[in-house]
This record gives sequence, C-alpha cells and structure tokens, in this order.
Amino acid sequence: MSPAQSSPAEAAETYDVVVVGAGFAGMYMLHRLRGLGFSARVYEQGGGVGGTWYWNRYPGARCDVESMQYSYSFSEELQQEWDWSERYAPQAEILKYANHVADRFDLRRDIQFDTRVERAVFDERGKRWSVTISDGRTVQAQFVVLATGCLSNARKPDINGLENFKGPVYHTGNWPHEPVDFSGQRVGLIGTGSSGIQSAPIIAEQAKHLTVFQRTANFSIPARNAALSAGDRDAFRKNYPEVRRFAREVARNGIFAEQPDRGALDDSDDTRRGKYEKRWEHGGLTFMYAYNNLGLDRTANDTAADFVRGKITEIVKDPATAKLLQPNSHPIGTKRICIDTDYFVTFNRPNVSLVDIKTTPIEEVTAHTVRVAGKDHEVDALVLATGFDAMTGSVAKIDIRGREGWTLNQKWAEGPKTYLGLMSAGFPNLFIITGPGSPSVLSNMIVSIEQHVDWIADCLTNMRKRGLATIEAGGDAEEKWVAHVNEVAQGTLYPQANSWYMGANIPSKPRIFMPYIGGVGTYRRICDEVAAKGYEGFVMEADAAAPGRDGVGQGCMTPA
Ligand code: NA7
Repeated sequence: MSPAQSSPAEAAETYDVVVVGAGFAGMYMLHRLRGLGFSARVYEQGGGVGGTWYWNRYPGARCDVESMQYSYSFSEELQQEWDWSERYAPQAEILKYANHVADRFDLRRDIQFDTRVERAVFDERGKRWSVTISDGRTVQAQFVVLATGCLSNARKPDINGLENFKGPVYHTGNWPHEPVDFSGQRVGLIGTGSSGIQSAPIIAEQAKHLTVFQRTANFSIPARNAALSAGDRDAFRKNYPEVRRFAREVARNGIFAEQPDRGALDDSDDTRRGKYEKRWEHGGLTFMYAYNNLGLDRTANDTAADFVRGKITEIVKDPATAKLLQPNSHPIGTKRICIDTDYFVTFNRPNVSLVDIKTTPIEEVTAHTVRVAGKDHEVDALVLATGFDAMTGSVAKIDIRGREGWTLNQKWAEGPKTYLGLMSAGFPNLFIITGPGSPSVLSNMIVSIEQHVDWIADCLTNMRKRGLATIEAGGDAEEKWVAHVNEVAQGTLYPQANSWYMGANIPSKPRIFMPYIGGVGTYRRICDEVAAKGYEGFVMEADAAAPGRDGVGQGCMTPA
C-alpha cells in the first residue's frame, strides 16, 4: 500500500523506506529513492545534514582525501559547479557542501532532524519494520536503510576520575558549534590519531601550554595543503569521467592516483629513498602507493616506516621527544595513516610537551590535573581525541530486532556478520551502507557510499518489478562472505595493529578485522555479479498474504 492510498493519518506514518542518518550516505539514498518513486523518510539525530562532518568540528578538522575526489559523482552539474577552495577541504567547507546538496536536491522536506531512531522491530507477519523514533512515535516501513556512518559515535574513554575534572572537557567527535577559544589556557590533549594530530598544531598556536598525552605514536605524512586555483579545478573537472571511473573500478581505495607497479625491495636503497622523498614532498595518503607490497610484506613495510621515523628525527629537535613520537608498535598504514599540517614541528614549540601514557598510563584525572606516573600535569581544559566506536557503534545503539525477536547486537556479539556488508541474515529488508564486511573506511567513503546506494536502489527497483516483499542475506552466503573477508585480511599486515579497524580501541569489542580489504573495484564487481545472478545468496520472498502487488494492507511498495 502506498502512502497515497492510505488514510491521511496512516499515510504520514508509513513509508516504503526509512533511512537512518542524513550524512552523505543518507542524503544520496533519499535522492535515489525519491527519483525512483519510493516514499522515504530520513531521521537524523543531528540538527542538520552532514553526519561525520556535522559533529567533527574540532580545530584543524579536514578530510584526508583530496576535495576534488571527496565529492559526489552522481550529478554532473553538481561536480561541475561546486568550487572547492583547497586541496583538502576543511570541515566547514564540507559541511557547506553537504548543505548545498540538501538544498539543491530539495532533500530537507523528507528529513526529520534532532530525531534518533531508538528501535526497529521486524514484524514477520506483516513483513515490515516498526521504527520507533525519539519523539515517541512509531512509523512503519517495508525497508530500513542504516546510513549511520562509521565514525559518528564519539567515544569517551574510561579514564579514572574524568568526571571530577572541573574545567571544560571537549571531544573532537562532538565539538561545540560555537568557537572554542583556548587563549591563555593550559590544554591537555588525549589521543594522537588523525583528530589529535590535526588539532594539536592549531591548539598549540592559541593555548598558553599544550600537553599531548600519547598512548600510541602514529605515522603521519604532511598534507601539503594549498589553495586550489581555477586552473587546478578545471583540469580535474575536464578529466572527471576518467577520474571517477578509475576511482570506482581500478584503485583499491577509491582514489584516483598513480598506482605502484613494483614492490619496495625491487628497487635499490637509493631509488627507494628517492621515491619516498618525492612522495613525502608531494604529501598525502598516496605516500603508501610508492610500492605495491607495503601492506603485505613486513620487510617492505619497514622501509617506508623507517623513512618516516627518520623524518621525525630530522624535524623534532629534542631527541627524547623525537624518539617518543616514532611509531614502533605497528606496521605503517595498518592504522589509518594520518595526514597533517605541522604536527611534528609543533613539538619544537616551547609551549608544547609530550607525555608518554603507554609505559605509564594515566593514573587519574583530578579537578585540575592529569596524573601520570605520580606527576600532576596541570590543565585548564581537556580535549579528548579518543576516537569512535567505529563501524558498528552507531548501529549497536539502535535496538534492532529481526526474526524471532533476535537482536542485531546479540547476533553480532562476537563480531559483525554480514553478506557483502549489505545485509545480515535474520534481518530482512534491513540494509547497511558502508557497513562491516564492505570496503567502507578503507576507501574514499563517497565512492563506497555511492556504490552501496546505487546497489540498494537497483535491488529495490528489481523487487518492485517482481512483486517481491522481502530480501534477506542467506545464512550460507553470509558465512562464506565473513570467512572471505577474514581470509583476505589475514593475508595482509593489517591485523597486526591494535586499530579501530579491529575493534581494538573498545575494551569489550571482539577483535575482528571489520572492513573488506579486497579493494573497491573487486568488491563492486562481486556485488554486481551477485545482482546479475538474481541476487545470488540472498533469499527473496513474495508476499504470500497479499492478493497482488498492490494488495490492501500488504506490500507497501509504491508503484512507479
Ligand atoms: P582514532 O584514530 O581512533 O585515535 C584515537 C586516539 O586516542 C588514539 O591515539 C588512541 O590511542 C587514543 N586513545 C583512545 N582511548 C584512549 C584512552 N583511554 N587513553 C588514552 N588514549 C586513548 O580516532 P580519530 O578521531 O583520531 O580518527 C578517526 C578517524 O577519523 C581516522 O582514522 C581518519 O579516518 C579520520 P591507541 O592508538 O588506541 O593506543
């Protein structure tokens, strides 16, 4: 039954699709669904669109994928008209872009902001989801799409006494909307992942003193950020068809760039050093494309890691600080490599100090200090750059109940299980965008988002044509896919790091390598083949109770 066919009260509460989240995934999903004639409602817990970029407003927040590539490709007009100002877009500009997209495609009228999805329960008889939202209402939908984001669930660390701190405590992933002024303050920064590394240089410029508390030293490559000229943009735009094709089909991580043709040990020491030097000077994530075996072979990886460690020694004047900043606990690239502007040189400033909390963890936070190894470091404000309950955290916050009342959290207690990262057996008509088991965070997210949204849109269209009521991951196909995802990961160096890819940053989380590391091109081909073979591995059912496709009270898909 389509909303148009129901009574007005009922129509307002019944949709073909409920989409959870209005970040880049939710917005594009809504756009596609509308274009295909499906009724859709998006619920977004934030007060605006943008998802990750709505929340992560910390000083220095910037995307580590170049702006000309970290953008939607679905609209030629959009990609031709939007002017990115810098090589790496700052958070505020990405948020502006998200708002521009929402306006341009008139998305807001189907998005309810400041609204969390609390619960989603699958009714096996009615073959639809009951979705309870934070304003207390329950709406019905045939399909639910989780566009909840991978890095959207800021995690406050379990640090003893944190609640006793008298000054302000900020989390980078949930930063205030008003400007924060650290002038004249002593600031403590906990966490040296991408967020800590991006924010430290800016905070240091403002604060009276910055103390960085480091648990794991991280590899970081200079961004070499710069303004983009009209000429730079035009050159890119002219080449967009090829850039986008390459990013989707060839590049493992969805980023158009020159691909390596040899391993690190195939070159002489001098040649290799020259190549690393060139990439260090060029800046950015493509440092890791110097060779094709850096993620596979530890000896090869060590050559790149040694090069970066050497750079840290050259930049940081105090030898003890330099040594502490040198990452030694994981192969380079196995935690997402950071892209910085003046991070290491920041430690040459007289108002910046580094405290090792690996050998001697934080004992306690008191009213005005952070105590480490019996020493009290006095601070007026604390910045927690401690990351996210990544990939599964936002899904886990929703009480999702599939067949026989089985919850997704119960099913995923020992690690997320999905077929193609798109669906989980026992939860019919529930799709996940860039979920565990898909390339997701190992890729240019927008490339992966567009691929998932398009696949889901095609799937729903196909079901509508065939008069089908449900689609669900098959148990066998799911088991095989999970095994494949693991097998591919085990063939790489990635599982050697205690990373959030492994769930290692959350003490209670199972250690499983969550994203699919086979590459976005390979993954896309697999998804397309599955669809071409009639959604092989999925179980699809017609609605037996319905007299026909538009049967009253059943099958809520709106005819095109
Ligand atoms: P990350 O990359 O998860 O970094 C979090 C940092 O916080 C990391 O250095 C952690 O050390 C540290 N951390 C986490 N919990 C604690 C506790 N309890 N005590 C001390 N230190 C802690 O998050 P980001 O926000 O920086 O970046 C996330 C992604 O966003 C990034 O990869 C890019 O893709 C963009 P650890 O390494 O766990 O020892």
